[in-house]
Amino acid sequence: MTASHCPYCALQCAQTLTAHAPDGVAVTARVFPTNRGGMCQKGWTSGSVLTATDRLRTPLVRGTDGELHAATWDDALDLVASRIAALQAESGPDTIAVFGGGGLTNEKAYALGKFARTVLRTRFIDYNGRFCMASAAAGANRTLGVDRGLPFPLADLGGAQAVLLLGSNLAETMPPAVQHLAGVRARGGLVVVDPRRSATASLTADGAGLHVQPVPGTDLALLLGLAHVVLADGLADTDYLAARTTGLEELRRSAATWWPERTELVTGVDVPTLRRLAHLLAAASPSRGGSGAYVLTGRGVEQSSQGTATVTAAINLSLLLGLPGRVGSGYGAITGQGNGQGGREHGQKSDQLPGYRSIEDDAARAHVARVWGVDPMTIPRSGVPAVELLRRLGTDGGPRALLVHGSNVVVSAPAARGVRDRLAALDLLVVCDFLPSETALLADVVLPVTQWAEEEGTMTSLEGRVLRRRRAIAPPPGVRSELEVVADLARRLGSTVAFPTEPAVVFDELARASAGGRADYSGLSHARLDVEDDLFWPVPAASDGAASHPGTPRLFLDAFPWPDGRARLVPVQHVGPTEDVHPGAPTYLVTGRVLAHYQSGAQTRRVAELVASAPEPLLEIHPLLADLLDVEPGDLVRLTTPRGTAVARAHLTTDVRPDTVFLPFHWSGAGSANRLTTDATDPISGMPEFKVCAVEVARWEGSVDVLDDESLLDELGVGATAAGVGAVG
Ligand SMILES: Nc1nc2c(c(=O)[nH]1)N[C@H]1C(S)=C(S)[C@@H](COP(=O)(O)OP(=O)(O)OC[C@H]3O[C@@H](n4cnc5c(=O)[nH]c(N)nc54)[C@H](O)[C@@H]3O)O[C@H]1N2
Ligand SMILES: Nc1nc2c(c(=O)[nH]1)N[C@H]1C(S)=C(S)[C@@H](COP(=O)(O)OP(=O)(O)OC[C@H]3O[C@@H](n4cnc5c(=O)[nH]c(N)nc54)[C@H](O)[C@@H]3O)O[C@H]1N2
Ligand code: SF4
Ligand SMILES: [Mo]
Repeated sequence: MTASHCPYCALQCAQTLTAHAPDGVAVTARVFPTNRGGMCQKGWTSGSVLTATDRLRTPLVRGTDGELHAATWDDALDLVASRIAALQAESGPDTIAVFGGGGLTNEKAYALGKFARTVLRTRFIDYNGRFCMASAAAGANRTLGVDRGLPFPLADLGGAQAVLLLGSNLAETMPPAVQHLAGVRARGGLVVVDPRRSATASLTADGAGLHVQPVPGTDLALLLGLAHVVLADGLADTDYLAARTTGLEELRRSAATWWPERTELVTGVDVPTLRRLAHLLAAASPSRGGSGAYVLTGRGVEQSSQGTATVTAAINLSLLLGLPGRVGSGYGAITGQGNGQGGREHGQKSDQLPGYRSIEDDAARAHVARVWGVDPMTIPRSGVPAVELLRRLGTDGGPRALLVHGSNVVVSAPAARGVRDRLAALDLLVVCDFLPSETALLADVVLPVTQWAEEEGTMTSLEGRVLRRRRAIAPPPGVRSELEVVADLARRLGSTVAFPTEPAVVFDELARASAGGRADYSGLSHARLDVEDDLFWPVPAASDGAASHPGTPRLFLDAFPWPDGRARLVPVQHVGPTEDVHPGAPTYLVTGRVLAHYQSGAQTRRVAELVASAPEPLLEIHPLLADLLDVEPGDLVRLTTPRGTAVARAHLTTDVRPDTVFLPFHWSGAGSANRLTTDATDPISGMPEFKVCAVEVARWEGSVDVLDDESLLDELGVGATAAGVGAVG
């Protein structure tokens, strides 16, 4: 029996894995402070992905016939190395791009960043965390001074009197976490802001709290309106603001014009609700004798062209109420991917070196260069964020090759038809995966890697707690760990930089590289984590003879990590989504998740139980809108945006606003949501606007297989054109 954690989301539910023949594991839930013995459907069935019938077990290389064929590791790696060398000889180091993932262990993410900077010497590395956590990170960094999703243990929520949950559907995206909301529901203080009556919004029923249903993309106005009421009604924590923050006057001016009536006009949230909400939150603040309040954000407000500003406004509100840095209160962003937190700390982000250091900071470059044994001058400078990186692929002067590690971009990236065109324009696409994802199937070379229960490593959870992933079974013959792949390629490319392949050794190096950085892991090792599972970063190394550092469950108790120790209130303004509804596209399209599937669905669409509970993407549409469009339950509906067309089956429900439809993004094929989404991004974080665009909705008269038939739509001339990328209306 092996103690480990779930392969999927950032809650990292604790599991016990028991090996059973052939090549499988039985998975049971283990009691842990976050999941308290719970798991969701995906966790319970996670073992079946190990034995998926189409599991990749051998490298594949595309032949002259255009098909993928089995190849030996030597042949596949030789080919990749020789193509990289030839392309770089012709077009320079930046001609190779790397795309990482927030599902990679800390060790893999670190090795990938090091490989890009020291072997490829390309500045073009970024990762799918740009789709996920970038706005939360940017917002927290510029106000609180550091980005650790939850700067407190999740279980702290239990004592709260109020929790404001903005754009998070926790009940479907991290079901076991709902246990931590039992206390606040009993106190009537759970507030969920979501244009849909999601499973989480439904938790506010029966006196447990309040569901606020604004116009999609207007949360920033709502938060400015709340700040206005807090200031106007004298609800702010003035002692805290004076002692612990700067920037109050600028903030006051920025909120001054958001009087409640104006806020109502923009958001649709009426004035009494707005006032009630502000007073409910203020009453829960310790400064007014409450037992504590939290403001939490999810992708619903962050995946927006004003995501950073919205997170900033959420943090401003929490600071006005005196919450961050007080035990039992605070602000947090709910990290998504399994290692979404660690994945954004150790150097696979375009502007970053390990330990959450900036790649533009000369002292950081010198420190990391020493650990890597390279000249700091050879470390490239910042690259570009993921969406921009994908846009440049195969263009004049753009990268000619892409290495993908842990992302299925043709399903999950915004305006994905255009991404497919960009991949097709490359000279070389290499995908590392354990499954033939839609992206892997487009590659020139596919390298099969180990997964979760077959490997050692560490993951950093949504709380900033560093956890051990442990090997329970041997990987199938023919697959290699990503650490080996990176080391093999480095050697073939003639690098003299060391690439250890033992995860514990890689971790020790990562720990040294992170020393003194914001995310300091230098006091950690696999050996220590094997006996202590309650270590939250920063955990600096102890000086000689001193006791080891106990970790930092709660940040900001004494100070914010700015030179003056004070948090920054940063004024922001509401502009609205890049694409508003208009006569040609009068409905908002909102995208997101359902319980049974994970992300691009590459893993969960291969699990029979999960496919049975959610076999295809269903379009949530209000009966009033359906009636207007003559759509009956179960009818096929056509959705059109300037990026393309999708077809999905209608699910009539009053849970969505009549002006809004909701489509989950877990599928490829004609029903794939990212055929429609805009690739407009937040100017600060580079995060795409997945959550809101304008769509034309109509009954679809033809027949189409929503899980397939992408080509049919293209043939009918309703797919995206090559101009789809960047063609935002
Ligand atoms: N089942 C499942 N669980 C997952 C994942 C998964 O794919 N499937 N993925 C994991 C990952 S990587 C992530 S990032 C998290 C994401 O977890 P969440 O953030 O909870 O997930 P989403 O469904 O993307 O979005 C949350 C809610 O935002 C709402 N929303 C849309 N537009 C707006 C808006 O303009 N304003 C507001 N206030 N709300 C809006 C949607 O209606 C939706 O209910 O989940 C993690 N857990
Ligand atoms: N419309 C819309 N689109 C969205 C979102 C949305 O809300 N709406 N949400 C966005 C968000 S928050 C996210 S996080 C992205 C995620 O979307 P993706 O980046 O596509 O993430 P996954 O589907 O998890 O893809 C992971 C792939 O990597 C493989 N994999 C898993 N672990 C490993 C590993 O250790 N090594 C390697 N080499 N491969 C591995 C899996 O088999 C799978 O094929 O989707 C984004 N796309
Ligand atoms: S909530 Fe997340 S970590 Fe827990 S079992 Fe489900 S997918 Fe796994
Ligand atoms: Mo995510």
